[in-house]
Amino acid sequence: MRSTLQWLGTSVLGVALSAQSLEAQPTPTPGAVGAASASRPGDSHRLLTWNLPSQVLPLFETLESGGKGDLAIIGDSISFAENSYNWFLKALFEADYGSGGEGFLSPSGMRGACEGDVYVRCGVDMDNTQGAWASLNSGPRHPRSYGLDVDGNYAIIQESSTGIHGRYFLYLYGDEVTVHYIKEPGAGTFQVLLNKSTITTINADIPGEPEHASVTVPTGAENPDEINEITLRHISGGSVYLDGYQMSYGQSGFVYHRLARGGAGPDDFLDCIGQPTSDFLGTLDAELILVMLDWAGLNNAEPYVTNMNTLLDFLEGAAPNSKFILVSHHAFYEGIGQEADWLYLLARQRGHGYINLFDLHAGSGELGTLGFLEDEVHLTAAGGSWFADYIYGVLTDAAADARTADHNRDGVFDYQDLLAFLEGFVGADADTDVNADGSNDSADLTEFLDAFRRVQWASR
Ligand SMILES: [Ca+2]
Ligand SMILES: [Ca+2]
Ligand SMILES: [Ca+2]
Repeated sequence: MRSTLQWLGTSVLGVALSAQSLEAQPTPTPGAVGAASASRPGDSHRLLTWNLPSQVLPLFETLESGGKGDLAIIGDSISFAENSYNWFLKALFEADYGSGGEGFLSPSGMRGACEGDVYVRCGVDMDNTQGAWASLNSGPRHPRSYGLDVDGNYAIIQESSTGIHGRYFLYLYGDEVTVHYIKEPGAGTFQVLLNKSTITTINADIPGEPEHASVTVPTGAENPDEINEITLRHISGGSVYLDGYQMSYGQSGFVYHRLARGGAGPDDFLDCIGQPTSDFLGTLDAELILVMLDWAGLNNAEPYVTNMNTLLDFLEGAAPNSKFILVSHHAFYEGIGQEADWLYLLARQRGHGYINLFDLHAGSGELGTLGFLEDEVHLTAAGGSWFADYIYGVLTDAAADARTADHNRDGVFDYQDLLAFLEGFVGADADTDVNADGSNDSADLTEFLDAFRRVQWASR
């Protein structure tokens, strides 16, 4: 495990280290909560979820109808680390809906640890020559990343001081690989090769402002487990900025895009705001985006809320077709309980969904007793798996209610659904057999009305 303590702000960790003495509380069962109050003494005002049905509906509608459903996660080290909840979450989606490919990864997230830890899929890897360089996944943002890509993780190919033209060798799954890069003044020319054969030559030098650009390479992969080598080779001119790589397979299934960077709260992600980032998010076109960013060293509400508002303004503009869920962190230190409050209010103000992970446990003491913490902050495999089960539970519960309640399939839950259901029910329409037992009876009516009531309550 790389040194993870540096990934979050030191002032956060200072408090985390003193938060060990909290008394353990019973652990809620994953998936067993709806818009329920937290069980935690003293914070019982806080909801555990809010407004999930409307936010998860497009993703699950796409997946249930056999399309390709995209989930993106904008997060910090807890979303970046080995054993993060998100790798387990990806596996849960894929078990139910199949994989549509490995999705987007930034260069610094490409080197998977394949010995026991749950991380990037084994086989995904990259290698470089002199003249090729990749940013770290945490720490101070490199100046070149400002405004150019969403997570500040990137790579450069250029001519080295000794005259060597940099090359990246990427080992990727998918029948299509999309390389996201930046066109900008002074950038160089590079070649894209598939298994050593040149596919195309690209001049990234343009006048004016930097632009997001991408090149998609059909790999010919005949199954989702086939690895192909993509080489990005600098040819001439200035350096070329490589944002990340997107792996796609087939026409259906779940696709997970990780847009995460260690040590990064919303203040850091504000440095990503720019037209190239906006255009990149537009091309991802994810049905659902989870945002899970903590204080990261800014230990009071004012800058956090201001920064989150600015960041959400940007993200909503860049991804107008996406739904959003704001997720609080697990209770690794007491102070981020306020984060859970503010994310709830932001979700209400903006009509986004909300998942409160903070109030599921009594604090770092309980998380430690359960074996969920690898250090003061990050998750073990047991912790990552538990939180993934929990998140998948609340997402799928909300989706089941949403798909039942939105009877007329227009994306909203209103009296038109009641009318449509009752009309169909009287006519014994097959789509009113909610419990799929082959008959159309009062049990179906009860199930429909219960789901309809729950989706209404979920956003009260
Ligand atoms: Ca990137
Ligand atoms: Ca409807
Ligand atoms: Ca039935």
